[in-house]
Amino acid sequence: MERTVGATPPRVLTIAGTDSGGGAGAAADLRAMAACGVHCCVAVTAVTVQNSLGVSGVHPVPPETVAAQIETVAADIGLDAVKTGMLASAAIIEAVAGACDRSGIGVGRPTPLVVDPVAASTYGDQLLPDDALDAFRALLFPRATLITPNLDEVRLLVGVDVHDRAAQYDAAVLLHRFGSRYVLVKGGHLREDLDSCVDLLYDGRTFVELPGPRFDTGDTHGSGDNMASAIASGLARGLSVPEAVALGKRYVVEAVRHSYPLGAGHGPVSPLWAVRPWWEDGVP
Ligand code: PXL
Repeated sequence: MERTVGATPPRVLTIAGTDSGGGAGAAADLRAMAACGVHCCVAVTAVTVQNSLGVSGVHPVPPETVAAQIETVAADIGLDAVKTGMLASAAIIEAVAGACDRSGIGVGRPTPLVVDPVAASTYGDQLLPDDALDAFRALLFPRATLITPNLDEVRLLVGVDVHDRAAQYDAAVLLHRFGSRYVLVKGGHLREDLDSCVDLLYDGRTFVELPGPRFDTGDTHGSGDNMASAIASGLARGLSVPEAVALGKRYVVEAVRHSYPLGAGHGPVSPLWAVRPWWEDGVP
């Protein structure tokens, strides 16, 4: 049988934990990146035991195994962008920073790096020990093209409780001082905005507000992972950071619009909202 060799899509690596419930972490990143047209490589940092009700176990992968996954993929497959999610410990963050340096990943290097500083699940389960926050600030933020904290992570990282837009601006300035090229302060947890969700992008000089709708749903598990994955996919195809962030916003708005209930707790957003249901065409 003849076949056509497919065109190689842009290559993105996610450095992330697993979610046995399939809504967040590596499972979200894989689907989001596939839906955004890129090939997704996976370096697993931790295995979590969880369902829609919460996280009941976290089992980190040895730091040297995390670094080896990154370096072995970069050396052979090559990478057009990298995204980090749950990193689980200070030692893993240190290993990721070292592997990035040895693989041409990060600001001033060929491959852009998106750092989603995952510290807790949307519902409060801790995914990072407190002593790892320093490692994030000192080792990963200076290497990041973009960091994408939500307001819970902002509070942990710079001690600012953001209750209004002015504080969101202040937090962006404080976070930018840690050395990332861009900061995206996501506004999903800002209750001041009743019908909207405004994210704020800052590059050290210019602020850009990204407004979007707010949906009345508790099924938002994995929303941050999906957004950062879409942004990394945009960067991998050569978009600028503001363009990739606008793409990520559009993508996550639709993912939340199409979220679904699952289990007795919080359901996931839908990374595959754009996939046509080809299986309904019938069996030939
Ligand atoms: O959504 C943040 C996140 C990232 N990675 C893993 C998670 C979660 C949230 O629960 O479980 C593995």
